[in-house]
Amino acid sequence: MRTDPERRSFLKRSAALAGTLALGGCDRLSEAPWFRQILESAESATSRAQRFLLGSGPLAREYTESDLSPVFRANGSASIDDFDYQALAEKGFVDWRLQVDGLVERPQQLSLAELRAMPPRTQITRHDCVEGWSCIGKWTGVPLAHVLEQAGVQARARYVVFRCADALEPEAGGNGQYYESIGFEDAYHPQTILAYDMNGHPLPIPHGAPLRLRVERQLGYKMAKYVMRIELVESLAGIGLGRGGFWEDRGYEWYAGI
Ligand SMILES: Nc1nc2c(c(=O)[nH]1)N[C@H]1C(S)=C(S)[C@@H](COP(=O)(O)O)O[C@H]1N2
Ligand SMILES: [Mo]
Repeated sequence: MRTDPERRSFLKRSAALAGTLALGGCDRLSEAPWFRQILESAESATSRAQRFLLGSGPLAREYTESDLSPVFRANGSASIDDFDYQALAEKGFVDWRLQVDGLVERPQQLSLAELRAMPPRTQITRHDCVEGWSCIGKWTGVPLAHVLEQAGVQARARYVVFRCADALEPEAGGNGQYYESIGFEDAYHPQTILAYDMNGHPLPIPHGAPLRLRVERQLGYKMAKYVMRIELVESLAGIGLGRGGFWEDRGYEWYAGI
């Protein structure tokens, strides 16, 4: 595996990419340990990560500390009735585990401490809600790419599904559980992170504690809060009402590009 031509040309292209990023002022990415780790892992030669890292498209605009919104609005669920969730919250989420399963080689059960020990990324971005408001916030978390590589995505997987702890209007069809899904172009995008800090503090409950998704090139409803489980799937059929997300099941677009 280590010496096959595909891998050699991948490494060559990776080196070229790292060079290009450095020239373009994106040296933070090319120097980031998680990025190097993906480039260097033997497994990446056959994983889809390479394709997306080499062509994951433009970055969303990043802002500075002085641009931070004085108040970041909370939207959708801002607290959770679920008894199990409340029990986890009362103990500071020490017993919470992020489950990563479905079409992966190595299913994971990750604690917050384990996620915090992974190479972090911080970004200040603008959150745009479909309802017409925007807020700028600072997010720190682990790149989703890192978690996916650790789990080893199987070739059949086409979507990354995020299962949340909250349910809204359960009477409107399905079980009302909030969920979302993205494709691999966004899953491996460098700004797609699982955020555990907001504005330099642990993610508050109204904003999705202990972990929420940031997918910076899409609208707010894609950014699943209260993420409990990440499932890799081949098809979205059979999940919720089958359209890829809670709001998608109620008519919103699956790809909510800004
Ligand atoms: N689990 C869950 N995630 C969610 C929602 C929700 O109700 N539940 N609302 C979505 C919508 S519409 C928006 S705009 C953002 C709001 O994030 P905020 O509360 O941090 O502003 O979360 C998104 N993710
Ligand atoms: Mo939203």
